[in-house]
Amino acid sequence: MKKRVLITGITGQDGAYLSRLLLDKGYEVHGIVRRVALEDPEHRLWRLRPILKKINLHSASLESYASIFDVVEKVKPQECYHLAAQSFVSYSFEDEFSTINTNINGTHYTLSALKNKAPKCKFYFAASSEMFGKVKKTPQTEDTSFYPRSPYGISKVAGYELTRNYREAYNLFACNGILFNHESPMRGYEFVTRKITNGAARIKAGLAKELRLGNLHAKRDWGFSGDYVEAMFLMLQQDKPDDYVIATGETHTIKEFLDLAFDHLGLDWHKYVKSDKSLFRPAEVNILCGDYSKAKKKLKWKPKVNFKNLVKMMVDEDLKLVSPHS
Ligand code: NAP
Ligand code: F7E
Repeated sequence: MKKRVLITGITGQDGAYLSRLLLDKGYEVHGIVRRVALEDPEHRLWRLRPILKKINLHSASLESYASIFDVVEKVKPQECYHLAAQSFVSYSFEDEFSTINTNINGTHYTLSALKNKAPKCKFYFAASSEMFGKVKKTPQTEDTSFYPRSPYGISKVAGYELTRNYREAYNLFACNGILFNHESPMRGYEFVTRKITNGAARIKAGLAKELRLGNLHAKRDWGFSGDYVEAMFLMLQQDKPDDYVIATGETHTIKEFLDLAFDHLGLDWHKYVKSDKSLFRPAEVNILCGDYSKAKKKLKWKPKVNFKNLVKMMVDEDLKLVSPHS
């Protein structure tokens, strides 16, 4: 009998990589999507296009306990990866209420439905390095205290605590993956890495003349999504549930990302990038750098794709997309 897995947020970047990984491992893959996605698969399911026939999609919303309960009752998953969230930090300042309501309630509903209908199911929560916010120390570990700087970060701290509480109070096999920024050619276009690689490729192809960005001084610990979903899987294969930092241990500025991306195309970014004050955030997370020693020791996990190769991979894929016949 195949193992049944339920993935919320299956249409997103990580959902796309994770569902491929679990299909390869022989899982029966079920995913929760919004009803509108089923009505507009061409646009909303683009990341899943090559595997659509191999997965089972169920419509539900993070805002509705009843809809999540129904899917959990129907699928009775043995593993659940809860990835669905309003994940764009910038937007969380524009719409605090929906980000906080959706992200916190969605996590709470999923945990509660599992407790009631699939209490043996192993649960993964997509926690985030944004919880460290105005960092208390560098590098950040599982023991570093949280200081979130955005409604998004606050919602993730609440999700982290709910997950820990369900583990301790109801004996649920529930893990928090504290993942640092991870990117790929399937990254959403609004995040800075994809905005840069797509923008650079469009400039190279003659389709754009400039790229408007916000704060170029922030530092991030950027890894590859394909590596990070392997860590999620490993967390749920352990004897005991626990929380893990997943990162590369290296930090780079946006300027360094720009250097590599534009250099790869033989361009000088200084000629094209314009600073746009409207893209600065009301409160910024200046530096993130993770210490993944615990994951290395216990999960035997380490990142495979380094910063330079990540940037190249993204630029190459974006160049193919904007100039498919060259
Ligand atoms: P993503 O590409 O933005 O995907 C988010 C997913 O959540 C999408 O499938 C989206 O569905 C779904 N979703 C959002 N609101 C929903 C709602 N109201 N009802 C049902 N589904 C909803 O994010 P990602 O990069 O794959 O990240 C996956 C998870 O990890 C997120 O929780 C994110 O916050 C967290 N995380 C990400 C990073 C990172 O660097 N990527 C780091 C740490 C933590 P639609 O397609 O319908 O919008
Ligand atoms: O910003 C700066 C911006 O939006 C990175 C999410 O996956 O990772 C992600 O959150 C940095 C920030 O990612 C632009 O101010 C400058 O300092 O790519 P981002 P994020 O906010 O770090 C964490 C771990 C998550 O959990 C989140 O879900 O880049 N920046 N100029 C810009 N950022 C954007 N988006 N656009 C700009 O034009």
